[in-house]
Amino acid sequence: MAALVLALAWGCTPVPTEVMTDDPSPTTAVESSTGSGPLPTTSTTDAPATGEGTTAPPADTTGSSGPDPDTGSTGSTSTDGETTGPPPPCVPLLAEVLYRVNGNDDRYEWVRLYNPCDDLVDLGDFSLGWGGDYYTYGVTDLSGTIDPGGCLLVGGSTSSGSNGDPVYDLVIDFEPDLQNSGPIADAVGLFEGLADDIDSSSIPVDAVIYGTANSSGLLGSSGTAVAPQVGESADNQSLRRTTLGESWEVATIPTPNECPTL
Ligand SMILES: [Ca+2]
Ligand SMILES: [Ca+2]
Repeated sequence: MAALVLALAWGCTPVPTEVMTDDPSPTTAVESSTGSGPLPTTSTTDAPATGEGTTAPPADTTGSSGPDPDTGSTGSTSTDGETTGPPPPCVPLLAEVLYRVNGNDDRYEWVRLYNPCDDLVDLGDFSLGWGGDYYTYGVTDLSGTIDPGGCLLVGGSTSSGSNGDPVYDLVIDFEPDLQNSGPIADAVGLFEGLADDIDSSSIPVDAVIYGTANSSGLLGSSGTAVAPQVGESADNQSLRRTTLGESWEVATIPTPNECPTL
């Protein structure tokens, strides 16, 4: 009897209870001490405040401000910055301009616009301005749409061999006529909004400044006065864009009805 009682007392009750109690305790102790002690404090403090929290914003900020400086410096240098320019807010571009023919330019002038975007462009949201001392020398609203990768020819209404036999999509007699540049550069600019809203401080979404020197300080799409992208053309020649960037050339044979992918 005594042995049985002893066995029961020894085997069952005390041992399991202690083990169960011990297991939880250490575990709890370790977790709680580790958790409330070093780890939670360290990890919590490091993560939000000093570590990730502080690092994250700077990283993002650096990331966004990184491109800007790069774009700015590269853009003012050459093609890269300008190529980066158009894509963000996708807008139509000036692709070719004929502003001079042999004789009176009136009704012979035209501008070919290009849509580099993935979506159709509504020209009702854009206007042209040209000059001159400012883009306000002559302005006109635009209309019509351009399919992605497509072109629209505006100007005229005269079509002859001297101005490349253009077939117009939108007939507008530019008045006064587009300036013919020379030592003092002139420009044609594409603006977002109505022609009536173009003023001397308006920044074009795209522009071609042509001639020798931009003495008038005509603004480029960067919002600053930039050097002419191309020189003066001779009679019956055009100015033609060669890349999505700011590369232009004088074309001895105008191509009003072509629309190469840029
Ligand atoms: Ca005219
Ligand atoms: Ca002209």
